[in-house]
Amino acid sequence: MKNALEAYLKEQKIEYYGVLSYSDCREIGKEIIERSGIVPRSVILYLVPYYVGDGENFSSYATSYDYHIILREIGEGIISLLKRYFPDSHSVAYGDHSPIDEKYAAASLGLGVIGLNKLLINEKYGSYVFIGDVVTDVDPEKLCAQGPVLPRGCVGCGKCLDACPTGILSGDESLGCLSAITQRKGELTDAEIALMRSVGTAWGCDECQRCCPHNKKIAVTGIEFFHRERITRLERDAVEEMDRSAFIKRAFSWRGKKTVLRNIDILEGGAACEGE
Ligand code: B12
Ligand code: SF4
Ligand code: SF4
Repeated sequence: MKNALEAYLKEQKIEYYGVLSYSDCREIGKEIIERSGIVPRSVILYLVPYYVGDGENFSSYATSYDYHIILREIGEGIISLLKRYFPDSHSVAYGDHSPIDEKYAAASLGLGVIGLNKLLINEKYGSYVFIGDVVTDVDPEKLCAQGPVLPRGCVGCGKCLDACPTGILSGDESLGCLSAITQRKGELTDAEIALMRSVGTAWGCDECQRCCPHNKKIAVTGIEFFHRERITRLERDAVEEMDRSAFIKRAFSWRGKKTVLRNIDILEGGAACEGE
């Protein structure tokens, strides 16, 4: 299984991965694992580098197709391998809505350090990596699980604390994270609108990544998925014209078109509510 996993991930252009015992992970979604119906024993975790370039008026992660699609594909490939080698096994693939703190698990595998920007930072791809994981009931020993290492922190220069437009990284929780604000449905407050305009983002926020010295000279992803049909600027007409199948392939689609259009209008100085 070890060699087959290595070969499969190499084929997918995944260079950083590892196996941990579930008990070495920090569980943040007990209900998620309960819903899955499996007895979690091991986690196969992998980094998916995504950087191709910045977005002009939105976050770089959303310029490519929705990363959940590729995380699901890779996760399902791993599950097929597990079924081949352990026919009675039960496994579930996650990426984002995972029952574990994915950054902590990745750092415990030594795949990167945890930055003061709260992100996992890899030596080759910086913080521009998504984290995917497969939780399985296969015994960790059978998967040659590693013992966890003590998670390490970044160089601690503090640039992200200064760059964060809301101050949340320095402990000011009054506005929250701008990324979350742009992903919220409904009407935004005047302060939230002013913030979006000052940063110039219609979706997500990269301020604590762009300034980070660990992200200088990072490698562009070799995964073809992220290079396909990129959108580098969010424009009202283009978003409006997208049919349902084109729209749902995008990472900015999950709160619906009205939310994205509201955000574009905010940047262009127009209406700040979703309207009809
Ligand atoms: C909810 C969520 C959000 C929310 C809230 C974020 C938050 N910080 O809680 C919102 C919408 C704001 C958000 C925004 C973003 N997110 Co998000 N998010 C998540 C999600 C689903 C859960 C996070 C969570 O609740 N973790 C649990 C809490 C306890 O951890 P935490 O406070 O975030 O992290 C602390 C601990 O890990 C702790 N820690 C533990 N051990 C150690 C050891 C040391 C030495 C140190 C120093 C610290 C430390 O340090 C961290 C910082 O305090 C994860 C996926 C997952 N299941 O993990 C993705 C995830 C964290 N998000 C991701 C991304 C890409 C983003 C954005 C960059 C997107 C964007 N460009 O707009 C921003 C970045 C914001 C930021 N700087 O954190 C990626 C991060 C990949 C990476 N390289 O780290 C993840 C892992 C999704 C994925 N599957 O790839 N996100
Ligand atoms: S994503 Fe933006 S608002 Fe959120 S922590 Fe980073 S810099 Fe601050
Ligand atoms: S900007 Fe500095 S403090 Fe912030 S994550 Fe990067 S190295 Fe760490």
